[in-house]
Amino acid sequence: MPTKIFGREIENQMTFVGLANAGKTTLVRRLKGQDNLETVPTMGMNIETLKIGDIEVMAADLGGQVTYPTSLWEPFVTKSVGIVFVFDSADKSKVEEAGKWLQQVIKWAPEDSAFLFLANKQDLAEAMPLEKIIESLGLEREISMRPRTFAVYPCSALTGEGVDEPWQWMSERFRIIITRKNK
Ligand SMILES: Nc1nc2c(ncn2[C@@H]2O[C@H](COP(=O)(O)OP(=O)(O)OP(=O)(O)O)[C@@H](O)[C@H]2O)c(=O)[nH]1
Ligand SMILES: [Mg+2]
Repeated sequence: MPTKIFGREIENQMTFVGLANAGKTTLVRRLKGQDNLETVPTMGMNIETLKIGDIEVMAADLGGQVTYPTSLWEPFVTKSVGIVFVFDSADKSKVEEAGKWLQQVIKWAPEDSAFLFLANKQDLAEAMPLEKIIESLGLEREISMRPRTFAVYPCSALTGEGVDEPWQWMSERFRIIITRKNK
């Protein structure tokens, strides 16, 4: 059953989640090819459209600042074909909190969805290296459990470095899942 958002039927849904300030809105703007990457904290959510080849994708860019993210995130994540978890690699004080939410989002994610974990803000000198993040968040285990549908990449949404490769991965997986669903 397609989900209805603001009265529109949505079949191809992607959700961007992560703690406040992680870089979700910046990333979505970059993916849309917008020149202005300046953002303000997202209150509630932004609903955007993204193109993957000729597939139109409804992208929910959720605000990380809500007090009880569960109420907002869960219905989006559970209906998504693709989920992008954006992690702030430079904020060491929030690793534990991010890890907790990551586990929750992984539990909500449909079994046949594509799950992309992005270690964002790699341009900052204080950014934790990818290996350290993988170790701290136990990502090895997630990758080994679903090697074809769970991917981890370092990137900088701000500079654009490292964004193309994971987006390519997500686009390919997304297309495969949609094609399978429509058969
Ligand atoms: N240095 C650096 N800064 C970034 C990067 N990505 C985002 N930022 C900055 O981080 C701040 C927050 O970015 P947003 O994209 O608004 O973060 P968000 O995850 O959408 O935050 P909420 O909407 O509050 O959940 C902004 O000042 C961005 O410019 C990055 O890759 N590197
Ligand atoms: Mg935002």
